[in-house]
Amino acid sequence: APASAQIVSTWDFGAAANDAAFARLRRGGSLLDAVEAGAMVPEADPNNHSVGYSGYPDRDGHVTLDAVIMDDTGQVGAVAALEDTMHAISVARRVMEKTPHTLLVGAGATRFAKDQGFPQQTLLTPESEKAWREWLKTAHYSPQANSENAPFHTPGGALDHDTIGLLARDARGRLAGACTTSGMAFKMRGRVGDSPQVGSGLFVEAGVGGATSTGLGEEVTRVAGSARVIASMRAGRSPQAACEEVVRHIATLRGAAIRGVQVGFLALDPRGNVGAFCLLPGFTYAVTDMAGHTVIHKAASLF
Ligand code: SD4
Repeated sequence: APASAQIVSTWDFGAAANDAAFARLRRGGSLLDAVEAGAMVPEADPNNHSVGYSGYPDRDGHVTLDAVIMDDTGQVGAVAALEDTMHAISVARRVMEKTPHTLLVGAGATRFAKDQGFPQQTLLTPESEKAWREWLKTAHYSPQANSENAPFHTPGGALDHDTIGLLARDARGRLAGACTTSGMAFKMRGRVGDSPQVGSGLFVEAGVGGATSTGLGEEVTRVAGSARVIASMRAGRSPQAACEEVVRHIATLRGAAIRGVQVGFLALDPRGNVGAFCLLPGFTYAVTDMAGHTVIHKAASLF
C-alpha cells in the first residue's frame, strides 16, 4: 500500500510534513498515523507562528490550539482552544480513540490532554510574545473584521507559513486527513476557527475524497467549506472544479466583505486527482507522490 500512497498538504512547509507522513506510511503506519505524523512537524516548529508551539497568542496572550483528525470510516476527533500541549493533533486523535465524543474544547480539552499524559508546557515563545506585545501597542481590543489577518496576509499575497491541512490516500483509495492550527493571531479569547470543525476545516468521505481549508476561518465556517467541496465532488465535479466552486460561492455570498481576505481549499479524490483554489494569490500546497517525491504547487486564485 505505501508504494502507491499519496500525501497532499497546505502551504510549502507541507513538504517537510509530507516527508514525515510518508516515512510513517513506509514504516507500516496507517493513513491516520501518517497524517498525524505530518501535522506534528509544523506543530513543533518554533519558526511557524500559526501552528502549535510558538503560535501567536490570542488577545490576552494565551496560545490556544485547534485540531481535527478523521478518516473515511467515520472516525473523527477534535480539540479546540487547547492550551499547554504542543501536539494538538495527537490530543484530537486521543479524543477520537478514548472518548465517546468528537470534540473537546477549552479547559476540558486542556485537562483531558494533561490526564492523558501529554507533556505540559507553555507554548508562547519569547518571539511570539514580542509580536503580541508589539500588536498590543496599536490594537483596539474589539473584534475588528480582518484585523487578525494583517500579520499574515498582505494584499496580493499571503505569507507561506499558515495552518496545515493534510490529506492522505492509499493504493486502494482509502483516505484520511488532519488539520491543525493556532488560529488567527491575536483572536478574541475563546475564538474557534474553521480548522477543528468537521466539515469546515476538514472533511473526508469514502469513495468521494478529502478536503481541507486555510485562511480566514470565519469565511470557511460560514459555508461549511470543506463539506461543501466534498458535496461538489460527490455531485461529480473534479477536486479542482469543486474547490473553485466553493471559493466562488464565498466570493458571491460575501462580496466586499472578503476584500483582502484569503481562503484556500485543497482536495484529493480516491484516484489521486488533486485540486486547489483560493481567493488571493499566494496559496501554495505540497504534493508527495507514490515515490515520496514532493512538488510545491501554486494554487490558482479568484483575484
Ligand atoms: C483559522 N483557518 O483559525 C485558520 C487559520 C489560518 O490563516 O489558516 N490562518 O481561521
